[in-house]
Amino acid sequence: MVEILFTVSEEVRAAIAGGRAVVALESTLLAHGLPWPENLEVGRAAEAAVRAEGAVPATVAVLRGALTIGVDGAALERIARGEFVKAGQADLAPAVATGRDAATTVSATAFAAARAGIALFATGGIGGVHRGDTGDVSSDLATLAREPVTVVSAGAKAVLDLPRTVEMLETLGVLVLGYGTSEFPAFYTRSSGIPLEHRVDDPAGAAAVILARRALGDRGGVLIVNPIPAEDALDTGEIREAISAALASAARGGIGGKALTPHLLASVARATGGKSLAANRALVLNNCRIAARIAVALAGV
Ligand code: PSU
Ligand code: MN
Repeated sequence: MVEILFTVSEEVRAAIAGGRAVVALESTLLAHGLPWPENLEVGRAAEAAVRAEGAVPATVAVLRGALTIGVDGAALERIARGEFVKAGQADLAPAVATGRDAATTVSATAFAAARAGIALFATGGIGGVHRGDTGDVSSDLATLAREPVTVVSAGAKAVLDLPRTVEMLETLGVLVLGYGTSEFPAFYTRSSGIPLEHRVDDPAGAAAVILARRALGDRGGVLIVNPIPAEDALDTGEIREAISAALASAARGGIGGKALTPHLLASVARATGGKSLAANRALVLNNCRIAARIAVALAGV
């Protein structure tokens, strides 16, 4: 029963068994973070970016109750078109028990990757501590603290409270590694002004830290923060205004819970005339490339 409900594609299974490089990819950013049809194009381009670096992509989703590691092209299109609910780690069991379709967030995907033995996972930006005093903190943070997976992201989404998100990561014992930076990146822009203690500058450096953490017996996760490429970054002033407008519209509409992050991303896209979507696409693909290179470096040792 459990075997049937936890499905690993043939290609991914063979790559894991052969010790080859695999990169997990999430599906919530497609189902709830980007509009149709750009989301399908980004999903395909993300898989292609991983392959171009010599690793095997494994997009994760719950398909009719089966937690699937390595969805096929038809399923990718269903995720992008479909009415998939958004599932964090805790939502997986209900989705499986009721045979539903669900898109996996960073927390659900990191959990699934760890179960399958996949060490690297690429996304856009992790969830974190929302602004204000609602107490809304993404389960991404707690899952990262528990699961032995390395997530490559462009920081946390800029709509969040970044200083508090970084503090929370520290409290939870998540190692945050700057990739070619000594600052926590701000998703659409390269810098947040929040200093980082640890950095690496190439895939081999990242692999060495991941291996040292394993050798020490530390089973927690690692967050590698990889700034958006300079040529794709948005103007700091413009994005600040777009985020303020998005937060105000969420407050007016009484939007909270799971709907909040998708609402904020969609209003930022409207306010920037779609520029934030182009930036989101660019940073996701950049993270896929770096995650794949690190996975290849890890597989080579
Ligand atoms: N990265 C993106 N866009 C997204 C997300 C990440 O570029 O939409 C998703 C991830 O799935 C992340 C989720 O786990 O947003 C966080 O949602 P929440 O704040 O509700 O936990
Ligand atoms: Mn939340």
